[in-house]
Amino acid sequence: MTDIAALAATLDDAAVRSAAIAQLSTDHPALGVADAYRIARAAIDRRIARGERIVGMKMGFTSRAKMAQMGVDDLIWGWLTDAMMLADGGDAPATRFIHPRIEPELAVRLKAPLVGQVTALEAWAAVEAVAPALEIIDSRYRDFRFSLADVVADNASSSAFVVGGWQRPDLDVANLGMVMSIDGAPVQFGSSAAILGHPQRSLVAAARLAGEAGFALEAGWTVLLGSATPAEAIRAGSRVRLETQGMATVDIALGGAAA
Ligand code: OOG
Ligand code: MG
Repeated sequence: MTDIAALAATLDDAAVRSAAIAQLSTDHPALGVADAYRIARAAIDRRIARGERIVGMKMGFTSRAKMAQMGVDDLIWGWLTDAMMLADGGDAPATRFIHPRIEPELAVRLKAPLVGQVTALEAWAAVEAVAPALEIIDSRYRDFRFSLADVVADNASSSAFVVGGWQRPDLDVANLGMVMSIDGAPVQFGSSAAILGHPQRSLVAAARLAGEAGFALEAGWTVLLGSATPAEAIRAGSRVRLETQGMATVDIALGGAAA
């Protein structure tokens, strides 16, 4: 039997201390995805016990580029808490991370609950606003390497995120050009179409996965729809900017001395 609480504590401690650990699957080769989601939830419960609040959900591996980069080919999801939220244009202390990487994404904010099998139209009808977003992922595993169960247990590498200016959901998000720059140099070019062919499909999948896990996406929640490109490693002292066609620019700096 898998000791869910103990493995959640191991991952949570690694996040709190910004210190990498071995993959859980090394010592627990039979760890399955269902238990991995239980571990992720137990680790979030530790954060809630410390005063954090769930503010949404993130989708992972919604683009082929991300699947190819990490060698995983299943959709995954993780919890978002208020402590992971950073201010647009602000600084994230570099000491908070182990080996941070950043991804260009879209975010939605819900105005109504959403769960189960829904069409893209039904899913989008629950959206109050859409925004460009940058997600900082930071695997708690050494060398940023993991199996599917490992990364699920690690809350899909969630660490921090920043959302840019919200706008009305009548913007057509099907195929928006996205350029992510680090210190003024463009490093990733993509399109929102890379997110499951259409970002609305990621919200449909989020509703389905939430239903399977026994909860509903709530009004007021933010859902990160997944990266449109491979992730880029970031170093202390760097500023990352995302420009998305027809949307506001969003940016975040990794504060602290250059590594
Ligand atoms: C897992 C998280 C993937 C995305 O947007 O695809 C993710 C990882 O690559 O470590 O957040
Ligand atoms: Mg992501």
